[in-house]
Amino acid sequence: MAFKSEYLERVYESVERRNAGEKEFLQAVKEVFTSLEPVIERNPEYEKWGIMERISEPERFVQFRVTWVDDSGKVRVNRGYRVQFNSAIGPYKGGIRLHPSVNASIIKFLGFEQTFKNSLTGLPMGGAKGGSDFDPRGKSDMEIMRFCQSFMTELQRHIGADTDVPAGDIGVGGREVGYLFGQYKRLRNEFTGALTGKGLSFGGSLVRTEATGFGLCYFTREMLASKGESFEGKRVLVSGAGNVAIYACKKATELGGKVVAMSNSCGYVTDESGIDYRVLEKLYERRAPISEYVNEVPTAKYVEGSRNMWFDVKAEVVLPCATQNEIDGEAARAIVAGGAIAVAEGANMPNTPEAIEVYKKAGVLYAPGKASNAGGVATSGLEMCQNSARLSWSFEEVDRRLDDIMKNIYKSCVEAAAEYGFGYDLEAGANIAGFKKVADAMIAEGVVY
Ligand code: NDP
Ligand code: 2IT
Repeated sequence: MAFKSEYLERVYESVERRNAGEKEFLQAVKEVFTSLEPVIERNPEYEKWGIMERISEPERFVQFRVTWVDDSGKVRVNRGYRVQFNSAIGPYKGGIRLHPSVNASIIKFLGFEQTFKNSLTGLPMGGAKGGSDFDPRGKSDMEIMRFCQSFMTELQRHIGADTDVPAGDIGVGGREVGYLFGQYKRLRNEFTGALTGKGLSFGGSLVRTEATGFGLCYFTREMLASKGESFEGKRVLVSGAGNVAIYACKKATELGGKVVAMSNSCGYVTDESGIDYRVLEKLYERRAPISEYVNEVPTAKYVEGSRNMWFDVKAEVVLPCATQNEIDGEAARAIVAGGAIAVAEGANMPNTPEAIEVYKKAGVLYAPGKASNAGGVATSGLEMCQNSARLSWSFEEVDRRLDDIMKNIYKSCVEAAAEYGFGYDLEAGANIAGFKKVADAMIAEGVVY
């Protein structure tokens, strides 16, 4: 038996049966269910209302064909997805991922996680995710635009400012959100906040670009403070070199840390004088790989194989900001041996269950992505507020609200874990606090999905 609770065991078995082979989705469900044992035991109404059966099954899952024409005139076909996982506490909300690895399992794990993450922000947002197996790498601007327009031509019938509000994720940044928004506006003939992460001149919010990385560091600062520690003078490792990673690097440096290495899917760069986020920003803008960092900064060194970074470079603070399951048990043991005191997830589910076990056994502080990377979607929520009010707030105003939200998430995690007998366990606390708000709303709203 994977679970002590007969109810959790029965529901998890049926989730396994109905989603056979979907390893990322099953991994995410199992992780949340494991933290909920004492919650289910103490609150029999969750079984009575069928909450676990309902919360692990998306309210809606759409899959569609995305046809577009490449620059040579060839017709191309990709697969598009949107999962609307849970709307108990607000309109569906979550990013769109464009990466060749995207499949139903990945979209469902992301949508499931998003439900609890959005709940933790304290803002009224339900959980969703979307994407496609389209590979943006090497595509021209016009190809990206034609793909985004085709994708939105189907997606538009499922979304809206009060229904479902997509945003960016891997492979989707300001350029893509702009093309998606333009096509939405054209098809629906309405200018509303149906997407977040928009350009500043058409309804975007200041700080949204930086929000996930900044929020991650605000959360990590709180976690370090619980041990009387701070970023000051710490060596920091960041994986990824995209949106989340770049602004994690910026804020970690501003808070006194030194980012000694960063990676992409091919390799990593390391520099003992600290990685300069401004150089990364320039590479990101021209879509150049991180290997080109060494052309701009002579003291830096590039090493092939991104996984090697965990084994080669020692650091006290580790911020994985690339993708799911990038750190397995073996890599986690190397991280611990390298003297890590804290691991906080900027990416969604970057650590395997075995890796998380390794940190906990070694007494390394661990923050799960659904808490520590929630600053991105929280700031999307703030963008939605500004769009509804047709106002825009200053950088300082949004940044202050983001910092407050991250402090509150941290506090909710600590309190929920303690209340249910986990002691100081941010993973259990995030799952419990995120779950309870959604589950209680589902009960209050009756059996509707
Ligand atoms: P980007 O596309 O901007 O950057 C992704 C980075 O991760 C790139 O450096 C990329 O390298 C690397 N990467 C992607 N896939 C893989 C892979 N399979 N193996 C190794 N490296 C990989 O994405 P984001 O920065 O937006 O997203 C990063 C993570 O953060 C994701 O897990 C995402 O879900 C999560 N996240 C994002 C938020 C946001 O607001 N954007 C909010 C919360 C979480 P390469 O260029 O070589 O492919
Ligand atoms: O995983 C995530 O939280 C995101 N990609 C951001 C979602 C959003 O709606 O801003």
